[in-house]
Amino acid sequence: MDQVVNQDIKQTLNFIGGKYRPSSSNKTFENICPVDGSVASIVHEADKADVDAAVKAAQAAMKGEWGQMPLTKRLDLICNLVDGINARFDEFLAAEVADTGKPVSLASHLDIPRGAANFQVFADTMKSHHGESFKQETPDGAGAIHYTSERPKGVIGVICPWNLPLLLMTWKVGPALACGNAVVVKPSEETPQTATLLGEVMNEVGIPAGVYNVINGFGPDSAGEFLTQHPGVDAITFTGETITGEAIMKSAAVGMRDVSLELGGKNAGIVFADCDMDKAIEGTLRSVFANCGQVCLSTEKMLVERPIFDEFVSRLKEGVEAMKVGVPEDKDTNMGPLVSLEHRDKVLSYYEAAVKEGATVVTGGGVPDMGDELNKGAWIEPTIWTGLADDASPITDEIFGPCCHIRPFDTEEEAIEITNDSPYGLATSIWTENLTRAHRVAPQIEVGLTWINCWFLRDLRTPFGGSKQSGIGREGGEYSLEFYLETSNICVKL
Ligand code: NAD
Ligand code: 6OD
Repeated sequence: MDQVVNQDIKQTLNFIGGKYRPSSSNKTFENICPVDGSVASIVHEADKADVDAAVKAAQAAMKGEWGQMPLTKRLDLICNLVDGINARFDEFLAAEVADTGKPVSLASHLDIPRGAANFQVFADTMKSHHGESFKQETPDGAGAIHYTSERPKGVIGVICPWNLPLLLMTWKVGPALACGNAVVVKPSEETPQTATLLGEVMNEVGIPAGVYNVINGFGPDSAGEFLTQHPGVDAITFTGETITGEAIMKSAAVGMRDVSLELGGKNAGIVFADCDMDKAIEGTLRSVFANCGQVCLSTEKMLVERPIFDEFVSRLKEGVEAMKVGVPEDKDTNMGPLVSLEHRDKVLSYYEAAVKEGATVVTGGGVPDMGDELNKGAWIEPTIWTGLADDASPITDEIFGPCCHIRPFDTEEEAIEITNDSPYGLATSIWTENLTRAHRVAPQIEVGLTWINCWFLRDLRTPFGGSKQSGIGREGGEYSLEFYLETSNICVKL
């Protein structure tokens, strides 16, 4: 859309070289709040020239003060970002809630605190990080010493999704900066505000201009593609859909740039008859419906051992029907809207497909009536199905909505086979009080993350990522540093 700047509505600009800038081609688009369809902000879409300016600003930062800065000073500045975000906690919270519609109770406990904590964790990881050395014997008896030397990769392109916008962005920007890189961030077009606001905090704490840049816009033929195709970008880190990951990998192949990809999933929850039923129900209510089901780790396929199948279905139904779908500010709200009407259309297409493909709708299945003021929002009912065949599309495809199918199983082997029968391999949750069984089953599941008697319990030092079509590489602690540092070996003949 060509721009007519309406100064009454908040403007979301690009952040390039430490300054906020409108789009140089004057293109803007509306950022819609999914709670009621109102305009949360007008976003300035970066064109090729803006992306080029951002990459050049990042390159200049690497050649300037940032590239020369002693490690301790760099890490101190990064730690100051935590205080900087916390000092403006309410602004970050309001921006995240306006963009996503998620409950304030969730964003204030997860998105914003984790968004800040990611900087601390990677500053700490970098502080204790060390290289390796090897002593080698040589035929002349004098020997040689080898040691690793590390340097930042350079300019990192950071492309982010909309489901946990600040958290997933700083999960990449934190380690990238701790390792001494400069970044150009492309937030999702649906949720541009917190990444953009973070630019102010970068300036407040004294991160040099050009180290952190934000370009707003879409993917194909817009800021996302312009960024991944820019030859000045040395490596690309991406979280989003598998199909987008494939497109980004193709762009990255030109110039042989490194990629880190955190992609989609179709995650199973396996509930054995020997589980603690209360824990399994409570955990499953979270793993299916938290963030309106828009978590890559959500369990959309529940497998429940036959002797407890009926009880599990009826207790999960009871739990869902007790959940409150409501506005973000209401303290009792458990679930907000989906991120957009467009995404709701996609999720509803699976609700329809489930019925057509023979599902029994245990609860939900439609759009709730939220009243006149809210009906323009992207509201949807939390939904449970049973009775679908294993190859039905709601069972095989990632839906990314508040829904799950529950299927009975009879043996451990069957549960493992059904779980692994997927092109994805991100996460699984196993519910059993038999620890021998838990340890036997967990390593057989072809995923990057397995939780036993819990879900989304995070220690940020541990490897995080997916196998198969759920991603390439691992993030977290030292695993992130591996991606953001270029390692060389130096050999000294004694
Ligand atoms: P998406 O792939 O549609 O978009 C993600 C980002 O990529 C956006 O910023 C978008 O503008 C950009 N983009 C799109 N096409 C592009 C292109 N051709 N070149 C460059 N950039 C492009 O994903 P989404 O809808 O924002 O997020 C939901 C998806 O993300 C789900 O599949 C979910 O499973 C996945 N996800 C995965 C993880 C994980 O850790 N594995 C975490 C969160 C979300
Ligand atoms: O907790 C994290 O570090 C992380 N990357 C979570 C991803 C959630 C996906 O939606």
